[in-house]
Amino acid sequence: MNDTPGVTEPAIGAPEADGVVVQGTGGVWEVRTDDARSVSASLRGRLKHEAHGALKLAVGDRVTVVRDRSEGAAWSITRIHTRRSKLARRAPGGARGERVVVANLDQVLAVFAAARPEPHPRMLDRFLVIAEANGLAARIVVNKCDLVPPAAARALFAEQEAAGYPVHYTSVVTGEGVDELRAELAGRSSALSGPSGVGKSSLMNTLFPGLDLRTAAISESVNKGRHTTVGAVLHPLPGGGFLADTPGLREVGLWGIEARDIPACFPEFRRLLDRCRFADCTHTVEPGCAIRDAVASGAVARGRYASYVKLRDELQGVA
Ligand SMILES: Nc1nc2c(ncn2[C@@H]2O[C@H](COP(=O)(O)OP(=O)(O)OP(=O)(O)O)[C@@H](O)[C@H]2O)c(=O)[nH]1
Ligand SMILES: [Mg+2]
Ligand SMILES: [Zn+2]
Repeated sequence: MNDTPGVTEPAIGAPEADGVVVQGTGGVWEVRTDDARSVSASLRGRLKHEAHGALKLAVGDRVTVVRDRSEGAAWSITRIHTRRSKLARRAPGGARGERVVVANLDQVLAVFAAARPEPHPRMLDRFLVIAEANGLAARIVVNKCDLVPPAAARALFAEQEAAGYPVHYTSVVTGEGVDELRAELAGRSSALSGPSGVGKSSLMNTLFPGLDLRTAAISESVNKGRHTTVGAVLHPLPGGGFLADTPGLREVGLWGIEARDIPACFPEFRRLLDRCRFADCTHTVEPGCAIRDAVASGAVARGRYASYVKLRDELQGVA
């Protein structure tokens, strides 16, 4: 009857609490309860069995935990609540199926630097497509705005801004844009993603000075030897919500995306897609293509179209 999320084991040994899985370590999960406690918990019998099948617990999942000292951890996870979103990738090591990197994200933030390292609009488009394919809202953060004139910073991702993505211009040095960005993170579950050196860690520390990013709050007794933290870690935010440090948009890559799905991952293409002459138009060589017409007229940005072609080639093994 119940091999889907939402199944409940009989609760023994109350107290019971609902919370969010913030970290996973070798079968022991750290759960942040809604009343702000941090508990180590393991999956109770039947859920554990099911976890090897269709139902895989992931960081970000909402769960019910029950105190139960008879098992290895002090708490047992008795229920996994239904997910509203997931960021998934291929299971590692040739195993079948997917691995959920983070569940229940509300949004991803693609972070780039205005300079040092040089920003790459095509790499940004790749991040945005991955977010779209996973059904996640995306924001763009241009950090290190202290390094270039304001107009130069605003020109960098003008094409993506025109496509409808919110862009935040920030600097850890001057504090520009930090309050506005913090307001967008409050009460939501967000993941930062972006190339190395763009200032993700610096930004997190500036946004939330109280966050101890080194803290892996799983207790020492549980976390020894063979147990190593795998995957994302969610940091609870002071006013509610979570921030994931490495959501691995990059690690997720283009997994699960088909070439024919890519056009719809460009928001500015969507309303044009039913206007091409051929229903199976690839928007590359066909006559009467509404996308290419829009590129020619300037309604769709050339750089965005170039990203489309590049990602399509990549998925088809051309590149
Ligand atoms: N000028 C300037 N430098 C910054 C800013 N933000 C971060 N930096 C510097 O950029 C360098 C890299 O910052 P990190 O926060 O480590 O970058 P990261 O994105 O976390 O990098 P990885 O952890 O390797 O992915 C550090 O030397 C920071 O001091 C900024 O807004 N302006
Ligand atoms: Mg970092
Ligand atoms: Zn077309």
